[in-house]
Amino acid sequence: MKNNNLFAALRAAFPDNLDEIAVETDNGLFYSWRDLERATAMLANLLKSLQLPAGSRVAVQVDKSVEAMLLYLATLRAGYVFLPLNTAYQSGEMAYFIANAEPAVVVCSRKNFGWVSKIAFGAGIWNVFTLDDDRTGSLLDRAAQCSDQHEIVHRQSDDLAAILYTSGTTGRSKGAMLSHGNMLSNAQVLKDYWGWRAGDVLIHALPIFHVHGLFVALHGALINGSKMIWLGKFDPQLVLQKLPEATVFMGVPTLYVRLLAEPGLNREACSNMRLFVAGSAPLLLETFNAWQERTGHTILERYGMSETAMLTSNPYEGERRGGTVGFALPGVSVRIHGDAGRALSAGEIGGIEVKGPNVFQGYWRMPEKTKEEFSADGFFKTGDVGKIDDRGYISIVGRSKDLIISGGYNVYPAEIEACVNDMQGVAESALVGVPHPDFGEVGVAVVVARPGSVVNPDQILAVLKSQLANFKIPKKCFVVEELPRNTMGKVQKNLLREQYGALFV
Ligand code: MLC
Ligand code: AMP
Repeated sequence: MKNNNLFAALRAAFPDNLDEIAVETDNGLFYSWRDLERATAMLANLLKSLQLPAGSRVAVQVDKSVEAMLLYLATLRAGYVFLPLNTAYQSGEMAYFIANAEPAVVVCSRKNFGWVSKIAFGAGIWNVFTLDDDRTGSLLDRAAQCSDQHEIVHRQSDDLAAILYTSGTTGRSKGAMLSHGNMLSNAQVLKDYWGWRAGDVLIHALPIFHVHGLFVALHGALINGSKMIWLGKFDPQLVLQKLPEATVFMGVPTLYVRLLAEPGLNREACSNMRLFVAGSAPLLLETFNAWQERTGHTILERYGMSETAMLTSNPYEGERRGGTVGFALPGVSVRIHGDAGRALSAGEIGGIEVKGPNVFQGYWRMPEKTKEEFSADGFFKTGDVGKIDDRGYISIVGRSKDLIISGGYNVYPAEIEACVNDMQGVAESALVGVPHPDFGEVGVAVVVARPGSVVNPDQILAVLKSQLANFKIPKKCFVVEELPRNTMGKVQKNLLREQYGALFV
């Protein structure tokens, strides 16, 4: 029987010569393909030795490192389910994810071991390991004692490979369940669609706890047997320095904006490059044009989400149109739906709905929520609003979900508003997204005090900082007499967006 484990497909794409370099890091380390093979085997054997139940989740909140990436691959290899967590998450957020996902293994950095292990032990999880970005920690100590021979565990296409938490417009985060088949189909399609070829070298500069860095970039390089230049953190000068050795770069729009601010970014610096891919947030036409002018390269913009991996892409050959996210990828169906469930024709604006082998298996332990998000004929409702022009190019013009995308990270106003509303003296609040030159969009909190109470905006921000991941913190907070409401009593966020729209631009 064929092994449909995603890792088996990635492993099969390793070059014949396992001594070639697979990963080069920004601190001068080199990993061969043989190193990847052996280290994933040892880590997979460690997981196996824990005798975890089938389908166990391995929750990981660690700084970006090659070893963290190897842990992801080892989790696939061992047949368990990877649960990546942003390092910015604070204890309240972590407690929620751990309670909700009930992982069997938790891996955290040494500096967080105290509070993370307390949450884990409190939830009855005893397998808590540490892993730091300097190749130390109990995980590697234990793995070093394991064999470097491991047979890749058999998985079916629809067996779970990862759970990615994505926030909801109401309530808490939902775990999007992605299968081995979801991710493998996407990786294979992108390999062809983006023309991956022998000799490609990827600069990997994104975090590895979300779809873009963990799946699109990593799987892209691995399934092509391509070397990666691995940066622990995005640093525009370092990227510039590495461009002459690379051919492919992927980033959220903020990365392109920051690179454009570097005087050294020019045609010569990019002369070895084959492809620049952008996504996760809208790429401004201004950035698209400036990039073309400065580098001679046309950024290829694509669109995806945690629940679906990649959905659409501008073409590799053919016109890449700024302001659009291109065409539905092969095998993916995209349609635009009107309010009454009517399918819309070219140019009409409506909800983007999608279907395909890449679309997730549902939200973890939320069958009702899952059902709500699919149409009767099996299309997933993305919550994005868009249109398809007469040439088939898809544009995203807005979102029906109340979501702010800041520097490529999603911020759900409902979550921040709930925290603010819980604070003493606060009657109500609204968080709106406003344009920002660096992050694209940032949150601004507008707060109303209870009668007779005085609330301090700085205090509100300070309390939020102690509760939430840093990228969710509003960049400004205003205390006002009342929030604008329509005749139905609903807060008119559009008016607030207009009022505060020029704060940063
Ligand atoms: C950092 N800060 C942010 C922020 N990132 N604020 C708003 N939005 C963000 N994205 C703030 C911090 O809170 C901190 O504020 C200050 O900036 C410095 O923090 P930092 O960690 O040093 O920031 P920096 O390293 O400059 O990070 C910026 C960034 C990073 C753009 C490099 O945000 C990033 O890597 N973004 C990529 C996210 C990503 O991979 N998304 C893909 C999702 S997948 P203070 O006040 O505390 O100092 C997806 C699907 C798809 O969407 O289609 O791909
Ligand atoms: P996430 O839940 O982090 O996976 O974010 C997915 C969301 O990011 C999508 O639903 C879109 O709203 C947004 N997104 C991704 N790519 C693009 C893009 N190229 N342009 C505009 N929005 C995008």
